Amino acid sequence: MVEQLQQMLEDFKTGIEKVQSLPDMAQFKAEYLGKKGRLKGLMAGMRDLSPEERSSFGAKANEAKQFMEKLIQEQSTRIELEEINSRLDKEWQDISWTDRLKDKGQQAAGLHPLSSVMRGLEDIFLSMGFDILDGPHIEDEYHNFEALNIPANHPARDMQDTFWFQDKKHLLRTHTSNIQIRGMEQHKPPFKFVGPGKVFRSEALDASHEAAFHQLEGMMVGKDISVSHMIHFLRTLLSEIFQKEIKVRLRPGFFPFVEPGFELDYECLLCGGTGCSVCKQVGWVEALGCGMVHPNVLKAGNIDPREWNGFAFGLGVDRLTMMRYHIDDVRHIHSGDLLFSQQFKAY
Ligand code: FA5
Repeated sequence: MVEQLQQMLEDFKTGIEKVQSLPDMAQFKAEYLGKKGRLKGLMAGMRDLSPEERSSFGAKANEAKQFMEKLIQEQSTRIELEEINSRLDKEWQDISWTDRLKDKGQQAAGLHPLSSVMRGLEDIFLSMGFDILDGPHIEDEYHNFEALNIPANHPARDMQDTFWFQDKKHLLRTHTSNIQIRGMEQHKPPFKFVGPGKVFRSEALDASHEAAFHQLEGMMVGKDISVSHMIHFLRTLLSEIFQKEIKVRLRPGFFPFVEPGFELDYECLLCGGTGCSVCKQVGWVEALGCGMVHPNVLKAGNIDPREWNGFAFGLGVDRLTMMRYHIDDVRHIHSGDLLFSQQFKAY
């Protein structure tokens, strides 16, 4: 039996050299050390030995077991390392490409200026404790018009040239004010939220008018909110955005969903107020519409106007981006022209 043990160890030593993978090693281990393996088979014959022979053979078998286990462990670690190295050889990625692009005069991508402004706005509103809501681009008549106090055949429907779907019931939202209604459906007062997003109008295009542009809607509802709260809030907002005091003016403006309603202009930062194509030579740019939420709108949102009131505003984000980055035509913003967007650094 001792010879058989010797023979097994010899076979083991030559056999293990040929094992090249971890699954093969598991099989090889079972062949020698498993329940039905060669060592167990030999040990089963121990019952025929005398007590002395049994104890001497038992010690030798134990030694052989430890030797085999150690070798299997060492060889497995070696195979594992080889597998990792060969995967590294096959799968390595050359990340020096950014440096090579720089050598060729190219730069890694940065944020589009409009995205930078949108993110900046969201940061400001989050820091003021506003929720940020979303609303659908494809909207129904109710949320875009009716619930905003603009019933069918109301002349105010013609204020915004609408892209209608063929069913004449759905449209591409003409403003982010649909988010006021959707927000009231989700929130109980008091609340304050903003809703940024894309809006669509069938408009004649020029330096300050796009057909698909961006607005940011804001709504704050609570108790005893006044026009002066709104004006103070909007002034603070604009100086946060531009990081300096800027000249603004408030004009009466008509929007069926607010009463009283206003339009807020800021001094054109492109020409410093002297007149250019963006401000149509008047020195002022229309920044946003705003006002105290109309009682009918609160009612549409299941809010009692005798108990609650508040203000809402809709800010033009493309024009804000133009002022911030001195862009002289809104159409550049959506041109997809790399020469344009490469001028702006990452956020
Ligand atoms: C509205 O869309 C109202 N929903 C705003 C509002 C909300 C009023 C809540 C009261 C309460 P207006 O059509 O004026 O209003 O558009 C708002 C802003 O979007 C404008 O001040 C302007 O900055 C921007 N804007 C309007 N039309 C265009 C356009 N074609 N291209 C780029 N920006 C535009």
